[in-house]
Formats: sequence, structure tokens, C-alpha cells
Amino acid sequence: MANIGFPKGFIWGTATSSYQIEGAAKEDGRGESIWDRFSKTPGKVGDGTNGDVACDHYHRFRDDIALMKSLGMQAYRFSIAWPRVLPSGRGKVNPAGLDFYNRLVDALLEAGIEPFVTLYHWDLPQALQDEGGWTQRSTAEAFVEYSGVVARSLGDRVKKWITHNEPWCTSMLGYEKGIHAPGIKDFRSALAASHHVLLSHGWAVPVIRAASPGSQVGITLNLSPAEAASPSAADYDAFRNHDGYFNRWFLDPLYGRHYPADMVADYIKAGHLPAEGLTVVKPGDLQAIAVPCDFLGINYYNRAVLRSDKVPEAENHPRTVFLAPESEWTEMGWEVHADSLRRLLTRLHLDYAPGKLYVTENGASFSTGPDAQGRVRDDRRLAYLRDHFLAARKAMDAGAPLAGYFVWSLLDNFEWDRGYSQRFGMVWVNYETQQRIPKDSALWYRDVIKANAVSEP
Ligand code: IFM
Repeated sequence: MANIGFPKGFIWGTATSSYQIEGAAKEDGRGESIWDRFSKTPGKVGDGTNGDVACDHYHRFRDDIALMKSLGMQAYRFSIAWPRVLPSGRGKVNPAGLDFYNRLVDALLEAGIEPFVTLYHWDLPQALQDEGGWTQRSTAEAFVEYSGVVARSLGDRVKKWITHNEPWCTSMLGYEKGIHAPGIKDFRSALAASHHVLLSHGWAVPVIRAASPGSQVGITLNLSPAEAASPSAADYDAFRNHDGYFNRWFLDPLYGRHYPADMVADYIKAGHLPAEGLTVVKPGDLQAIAVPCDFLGINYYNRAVLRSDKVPEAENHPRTVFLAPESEWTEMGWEVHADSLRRLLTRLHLDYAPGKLYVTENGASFSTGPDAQGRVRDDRRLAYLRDHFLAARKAMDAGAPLAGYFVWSLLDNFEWDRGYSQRFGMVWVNYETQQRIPKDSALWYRDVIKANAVSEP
């Protein structure tokens, strides 16, 4: 067994998000979010649950921080609930909401854990959705106001900021497929939403920097390393389209390359855009989106293998197929494929040359629970994490400037449209009692952090 070391200063942490863990949905002046509304709409969340209580982190954050400290976490990525801070999305600030995050940040720093703050992890104030949500430019303006309020309050202590988590999910799951809040199924709206999310990022970066001097600001994308199922021209075209839809649509404008022309052409041809193209893009927008950032955050879970045939009428995109039936799968139905993380990080380095990368999320859903002795032997999660850490290390050898890694997630939590049926945590949560039990993967991760090294199997 070789011990594979990571560079000195490499940051090891874990990640969560507000709606998935906080609970306290109606406390201290918090406004309604699109996820409150969506999860309470019958049929939207598989197990009929919602985030009203979740992991009750709002009341238990001190214990959760003590737990992180005991596991040796160096950094903690969490998100701010916009409707706690600005219950109507803009205008009147709710001081109690800001106080919660001030207490959280202070307690983290006291525990020696660096806060990485995500400003938007999907809980848009419902009041903004009532005006059209991310399909409207005014939501991007409201996001800048909100970012300024948060950065002015926390910016003396928070030095790592992430504007958005996974703009693809915000726009495509929320407005194209309708399986996430706000549950809209209209591809043209989704394309408008994607532009306004990116625009709000570009506009917010200088505001955050001004309010939080010396800080580093970036954005997190969920990317889909893709490959063609065969060397045929048709499958290659399916790959091109998927890569454009999932990856280049977001990466290209962020790195100053405009929206990919081949995708705009595809969307015009399919009638998703008018002949004039992306009319939501106004003069100056692309320069704003391409604001230089300090880092790019990557959330990686699985790869996509693309085949051109049998595209059902209702789908806008080529069929994604998962070959390799001998593969292992997580309980989300996602293929385990660590080498695609290496490929992804290497490709980003070669194609876009970000100054710094973080894996801001990576993890696996396995429901293994406590045995008779109360121990959670989640061997498959442990192996998943080990293989992905090693794959990331190989990408670093190939030059990818990876500076840190955040395991998704600290706690089992509310997995959006899947409710509590999926468990991604390194820490088991008993939702009846709110008891936490670090799983074997968490104890193993503690040793990785301590050694700053991973043992090869
Ligand atoms: O739980 C989510 C998280 O909110 C965003 N990234 C993917 C995770 C697993 O689905």
C-alpha cells in the first residue's frame, strides 16, 4: 500500500447547504423560499417530505461544528439562505437572519475551521419567483443587493466566497425539466434563467470584493465529463451537444468566450430560440460574466456516455446512456467512475486554465445505517472517496491547480426531489432523534486529513 501525499496547504473540508440541513423554516423572520413552496406541492418530492426541520442545524450548529472539529475538518462550505437575510428577496434586511450566520462564522473560526460561503444554493425567495424568478433580469439585480448585504456583514471574517452553486441545476432542473423548484418546464425560460444566473455572478463579484477586502471569489459548476458511446459521427455529435449543454454553456461565457455558437445554432434550429438567438443577452453582459475570478469550484458525481439514437420526442437532448454494466452504482443511480474526475480536472486545466480549482462537492449516496453496536460501516462510501481523492491527485500531477477538496456531505440531509431517501452524509443522522453518528468514512477521512495523504488500495 503506497501512501499518496498531497501538497502542504491543501485544504480538506466538507460541504452542506442551507435548505438541506438548517430546518427552522419559519423562525426568526425567515421568508418563504421556492423550496418551501415546491416541497409542499403534492407529488414534487418523492417521499413527500420537506426541509422544515431537516437536520435542525439552525439550533444544533455548535454541536455540528464541534463534530467537524473532532473530525479534523480544515474548512466548511455552507450556504446562506437568502430568505433569512432578505425575506422578500430585496429591500428590508432581517437582522436575525444575518445574526445566525455571524454566529456560525464566529464559531467556525473559533474552532479553527475556515468558512467557504456559498451565496446561492437554490433557495430563492418565493417573492422573487412570483415576479418570474431567474427568467427575469431583476432577479440578477436583487442577487447583487443580497450579496452586498451578506458580504458587508460577514466579509471581515469570511475570505472565500462562492456566488452560485451549480447554475445548470438552477436553470435546467428548475426551469427546463421542472424536477426542482420552481418546477417550470420550458426550455426557453431555462436558457434565460442560465443567462441571468451567470450575469448575477458577474455583477456580484466586484461587490463582494469591495465589501470583503482580500477575499477570494469564485463560482461552483457541476460538470459532466462526457464521452461518445462509439466513434460514429452521430455519437460524436451527441457528445458535442451534451458537452455544450452541460459544460460549455457555462464555462465558455465565464472564461470570456461567449455562449457556444454551435449550441446557439442547435437551439435556433430546434425552435428553442428565435432566429435572432439569445435575445436576453444585452450589451455589456458578456464582459460582466467574464469577470476574472480567483478560483473555479467543481462538483463532480458521475460521467455521461452519449449515444445519438432513440431520442424521445419529449427530450431536448441526445440520449445519455450508461455503458459498462459491470460498473458500480450509487443509490442515486449514478455510476461510480473516479477516473472521470481526473479527466475533468485535467480538461479544465488544459481548455480553460483556471488559476485555482477546488472540488467543492464529491460524494456518494449509500444508505448503510448503524449496526447492532451503533457503528456505520459504510465501506462503499469510503472506497468511493479514496478512489476519487487518488484520481484528483493524478490530475494535480498533470498540472491541474487543485487547492482543496470538500466531501458532500457532512450530514445525511434533505436530498431535494428525493427527500430523505438518499443519504450522502459522512455522518449518520437519525431524523427522529437528531442523533449524529460519524460513519466509518468520516473516521477514515479524519486520518486522511491528519496525514494529508491517502493510502492506495
Ligand atoms: O445534494 C446535492 C447538492 O445540493 C448539490 N450537488 C449535488 C448533491 C447531491 O445530489
